[in-house]
Amino acid sequence: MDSAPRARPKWEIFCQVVDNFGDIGVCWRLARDLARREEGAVRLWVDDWAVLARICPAAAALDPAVGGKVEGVDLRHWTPAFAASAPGEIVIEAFACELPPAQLEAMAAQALPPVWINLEYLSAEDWVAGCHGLASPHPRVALVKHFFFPGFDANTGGLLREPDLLARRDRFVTQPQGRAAWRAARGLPVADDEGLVVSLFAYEQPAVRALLHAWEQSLRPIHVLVPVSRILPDVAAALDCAIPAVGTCIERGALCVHVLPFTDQDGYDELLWACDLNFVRGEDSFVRAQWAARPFVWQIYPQTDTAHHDKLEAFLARYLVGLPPAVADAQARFWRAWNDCADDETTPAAAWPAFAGALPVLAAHARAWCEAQAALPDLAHRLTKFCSHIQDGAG
Ligand code: TRH
Repeated sequence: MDSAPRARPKWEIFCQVVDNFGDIGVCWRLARDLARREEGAVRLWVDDWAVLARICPAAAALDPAVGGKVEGVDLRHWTPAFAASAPGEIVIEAFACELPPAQLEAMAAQALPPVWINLEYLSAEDWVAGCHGLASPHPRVALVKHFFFPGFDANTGGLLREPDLLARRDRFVTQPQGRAAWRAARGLPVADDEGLVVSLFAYEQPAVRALLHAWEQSLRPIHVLVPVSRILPDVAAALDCAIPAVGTCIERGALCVHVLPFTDQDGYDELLWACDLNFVRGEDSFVRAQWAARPFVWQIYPQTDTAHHDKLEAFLARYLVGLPPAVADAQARFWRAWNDCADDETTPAAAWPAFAGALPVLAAHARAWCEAQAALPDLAHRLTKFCSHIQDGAG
C-alpha cells in the first residue's frame, strides 16, 4: 500500500464485489462519469482487483498494491489491511457494503464530516420513492448515512447515463464506420432485413437449448453473439459441442452462434448498439440495454426468496404501458419464461414466435422508452445535487 499522504478527494466510493460484474460495473461507471464531469477528484476502492480488470483492462497494468489513475479515477485496492486515509468529502458505500471501521472513524473525526451515501440497488418497485433520500444517524459516531436509490421516475435517484452517451450511440448507429463496419468485421448481415442479430449475456439458462433449436428452424437467419459468460456452457451443450473458443462461429440451420470476447464497458455498449435484440442480466447491462433503445430481454439476478419476481413484474408494469395488449402480452410472456416464473410454465421456445412477431412494435417502443427516460435527470446529476443539499445543511 502506498503510504504517502493524499489530498482529500471530493468523491470516495467503496465497492465490494459480491459476485459477477454488476457491483463493480455500477461503481466504475459512476466513478468515471463523476470524474469526467469534473466533479472533483474521485477515488474508487474495490476489494476484487481481478474483476475490476475484466471491465477496465487498464487496471490490469497497475500494481494493485499501489493503484493508479484510469480515466481520471484514482483506483485503489481495498484489502483487509486497509489503513485510513483522508476521507472524501462525499463517501459512497455501494450496495450496503460496510465501510472499513478505520475509515468510519476518520470520517467522524473530520471538522466537517463527509456526506455519507449508501447507493442502493436499482428497482422499479413503488416503495423505492418512499425510501429514496432517507437519513439514518449512526448509533455511535456523529455521522448520518443517506440512502440513495436509483430508479425510473422523478422521485428516485434516476439512472446512470453519461452526458454524451446517446450522441455516441447515434453516431455509431448512423455512421458507416460504426454499426455497419462493426457488423461487417464479424461477418454479420449489415442490412436490417438480412437477418436478426441478437446478443446473449446471461446466467446459466437450461431453457436456451430449446430456444436455440427453435432458432435453427427460423425462416430468416439468426445470428447470436455470445460474450464469454455463464451461459456459454449451456449454449455449448445445446449445440452438442465443447465450450467454443472466442472467435468461433457455429452454424446450425438458420442459426449462427458467434462467441465474442468479454470486452471493456464501452465495447459492450457497442455490442448492444450493433444488435437488433439484446439479452441482458443483473443491473448495469439491463440499464445499458435501455439506453441502446432496442428490444431487450432481462434475466433478473435471482434471489433465494424469489423477491426478484416482484422486481421483474414492477419493471414490466412500467415498461409495457402504452403497448397494444397483444404486444405487451408477448413481451411479458417471453420475459417470464426466460426468468422461469411463468404461471403456466410456458418455455422461452414456446413464447418465442409471438415475441418475435412483436419485435417491430417493441423496437419503436424501446426508442420511446429511452427518450422518456433520457428526459429525466441522470443519476450522477441527481446525486451531485442531493449531496450539495446535504452539504448546505438542507438535508
Ligand atoms: O454481472 P451481473 O450479473 O452483476 C450483478 C451482480 O451479480 C450483483 O451481485 C448483483 O447484485 C447485480 O447484478 C444486480 O450483471 P450486470 O449488472 O449487468 O453487470 C455486468 C457488467 O459487465 C456491466 O457493467 C457490463 C459489463 N460487461 C462488460 O464490460 N463487457 C462485456 O463483454 C460484458 C458482457 C459485460
